[in-house]
Amino acid sequence: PLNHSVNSTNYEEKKMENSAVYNKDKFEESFVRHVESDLARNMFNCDDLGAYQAASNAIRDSVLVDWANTQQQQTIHDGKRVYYLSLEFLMGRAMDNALINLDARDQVAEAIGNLGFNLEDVLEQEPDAALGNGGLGRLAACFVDSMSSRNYSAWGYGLNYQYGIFKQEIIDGYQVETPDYWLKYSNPWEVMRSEIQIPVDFYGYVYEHYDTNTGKPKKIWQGGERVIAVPADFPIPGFNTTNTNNLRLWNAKPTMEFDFSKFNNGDYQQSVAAQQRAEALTSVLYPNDNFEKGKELRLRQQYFWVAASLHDIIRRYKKNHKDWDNLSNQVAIQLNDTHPTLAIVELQRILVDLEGLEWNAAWKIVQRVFAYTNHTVMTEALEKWPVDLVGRLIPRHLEIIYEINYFFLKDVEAKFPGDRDLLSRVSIIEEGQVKSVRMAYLAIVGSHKVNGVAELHSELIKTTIFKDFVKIFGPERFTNVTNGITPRRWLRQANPKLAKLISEKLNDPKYEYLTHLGNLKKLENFVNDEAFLKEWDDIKFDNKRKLAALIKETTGVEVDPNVLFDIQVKRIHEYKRQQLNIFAVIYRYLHIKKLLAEGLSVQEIAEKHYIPKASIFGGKAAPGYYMAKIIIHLINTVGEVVNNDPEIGNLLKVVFIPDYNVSKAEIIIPGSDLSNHISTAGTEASGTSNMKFALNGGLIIGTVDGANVEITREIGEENIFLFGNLAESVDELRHKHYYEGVKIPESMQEVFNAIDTGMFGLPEEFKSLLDSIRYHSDYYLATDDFDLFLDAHKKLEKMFGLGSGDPTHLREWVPKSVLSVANMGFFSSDRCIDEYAENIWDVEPLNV
Ligand code: CR1
Repeated sequence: PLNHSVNSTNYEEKKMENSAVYNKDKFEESFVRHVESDLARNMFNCDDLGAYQAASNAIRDSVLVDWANTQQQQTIHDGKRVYYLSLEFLMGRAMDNALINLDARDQVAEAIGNLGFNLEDVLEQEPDAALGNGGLGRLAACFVDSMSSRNYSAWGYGLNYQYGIFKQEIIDGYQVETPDYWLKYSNPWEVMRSEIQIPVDFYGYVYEHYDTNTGKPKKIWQGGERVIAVPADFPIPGFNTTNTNNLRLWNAKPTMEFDFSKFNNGDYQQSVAAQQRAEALTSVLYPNDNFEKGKELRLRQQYFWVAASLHDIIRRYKKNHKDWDNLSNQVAIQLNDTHPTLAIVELQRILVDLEGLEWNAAWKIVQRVFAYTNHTVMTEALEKWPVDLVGRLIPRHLEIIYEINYFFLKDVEAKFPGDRDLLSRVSIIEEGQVKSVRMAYLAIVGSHKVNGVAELHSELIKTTIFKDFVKIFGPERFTNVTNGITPRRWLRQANPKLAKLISEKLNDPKYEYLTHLGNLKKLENFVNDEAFLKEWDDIKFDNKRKLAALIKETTGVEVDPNVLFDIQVKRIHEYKRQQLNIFAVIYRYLHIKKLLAEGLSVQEIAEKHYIPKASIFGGKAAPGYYMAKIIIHLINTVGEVVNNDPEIGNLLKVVFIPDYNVSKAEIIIPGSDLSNHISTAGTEASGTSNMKFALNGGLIIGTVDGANVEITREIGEENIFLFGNLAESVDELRHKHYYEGVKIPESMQEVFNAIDTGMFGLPEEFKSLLDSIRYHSDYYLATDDFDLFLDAHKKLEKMFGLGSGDPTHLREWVPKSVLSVANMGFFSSDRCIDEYAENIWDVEPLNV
């Protein structure tokens, strides 16, 4: 059996072996069998939900064959494996993606049709796997797709939260959160591995024990509370390959070992409570994006996940290896942000305390194994854990952290003698009111590479937050890997018509460009072909109609697909500056009203002043983020006024699409003419939705920040609308605001006056937002960039013309759209993964 799978490397052959998804009759047979035996129903009372489950199970059968073969071949090959540790994997739906990656969508659509269902309706039944907040979690999801598609041996490790990111409702214009119990129905895409049970200990104490073997004292950690980690595995099929990696998400379960002496009758209730406490560990995802709150349960989640994952990784290593020096030739672990930093400490503990290695030898191995990705420079997002808390929860780990710090500072002192200031600046332990562990510093010290996620960001971390570490370790430890996105989900799945047009134009019926995204460049050949431009624009129009339908369904507002769709969807954050956008919308509204009052008609205004447009917003605010919630409320009250203004017609609509998530993004992004990526320069590490919009032919209005910079370089500055102050001016401007006061531009003052006079509801409701700008030094520089933003709009709207069918539009706008797409090849997450593989992990693809 081993030889069979190892030798049949021909992809086409493999495809046919898994024939259920490639053969309609077999698929229908399998579907019916799943309805009858898994769901215990019959075909006559099978609804769309049942059909989704049966179809998923039938597809899964095929995926599992590839998955088992892949794992077996990787085991036989025994090469280096990559482990991507991320506390968030924002996967979205699995079924459509599996069909696309297996190249089985058409056949399955037909088979499902024959059974009396409609594939699109069936796909709609799947709940999003929303185990992440925003960019960081979605990046991890794109990366696992690319690691499979590029044939790497790579596992993802995370937590299987019972509740994903909350669902957002908008009630009376306010965000209301409700729980996302996404596992209401059994999840056909997860395979529970109940046979694997890994104990993870917490609390307790450390004692010293005289080891008779070595004649040396040895530290022993006696845990006080035990939780069992049980994996749920999610197969990750690659595109155009049978390589199918594993995403392993842990569940916390109570231990079955009772200490009966303690559990007398009276304690029974308590013993049940303790069991429930175990399961609470993996029940909820913390809903903060770019913000850390330092809750004990969060630290417990982190240690639980890290301990279980490392135990698993080491167990796998030990099956074939004894020599610890070889560990870093077999294992690369990538830390997605500092959330898994305790893995560094845990591995050092395993090597020293459990395997008996000498400290320095162990530490060298640890550093070779780990690498760390930083995703933000914002101080409120940098993790710091109080020493007291760490010491209570994982006492031995705190000792090890102190020891790591001791040796590290000793090296620093040797290199820079007498620089006491430097020592206290770089110490892993922050002295102060609350003594705490600086997780980013620990991650840097314990890794051989640290990367940022876009060029500008990677330069910034070297000159700001990690400056001293560049001095200590040299610039070689720091590198850049610009983020990317998977074109399978974000082009082929989200925008099937555009993907098809591209495949035709590139003469690529098998969509090979989806794994060779640089091939898009050939689209440049058609930029003067009017028929092609028209076809391109028709597809955009069709996508806008779909988006208009979503808007109607979720907000009740009707938007005309002919108008400019001006979109900002992302987490709500002051640094992302949705406030700048809504202020500009208010400004536009006030000026349209003025022109109407002067007697101009809607038509005249559209032709001479303000083209018709819809401002479309979406995004969640962290439940405790007061200012972000005010911004959501303002957007909604502005919408309420504008959308109900009888005079204004098509000139302006303002909508807030509730509950922005991956599945909605798949509809919103292809339907955009223009999207906003307008963070204060230097604050957005990369952004990834900017890439998704550009890949779908939407143009960008943006600041010179994050990956906008590289997008501009790739697609050309005439195809993107940049504005605003640069990162290097930010400090100076802030300083000026602080010491000389904030100057509100006239344009913004008009907007503030309108808000203050109650045009959009009670002014008190928005006071702290306006005050943060006018009285509290406008940290995010809204006042400095507002007029530049308005100007950029004016300029770009001329090129948009009156939308689809308008000659200006076809001449000026659509070619920019084509040129953007043609030059987005660089932003495939396949390219990112190849860069990580070559420069950080030192692994090569394994062609299965
Ligand atoms: C950044 O804010 C970036 C993603 C993925 C976010 C965003 O600009 O695209 O990471 N950072 O790299 C983050 O979540 C905790 O930090």
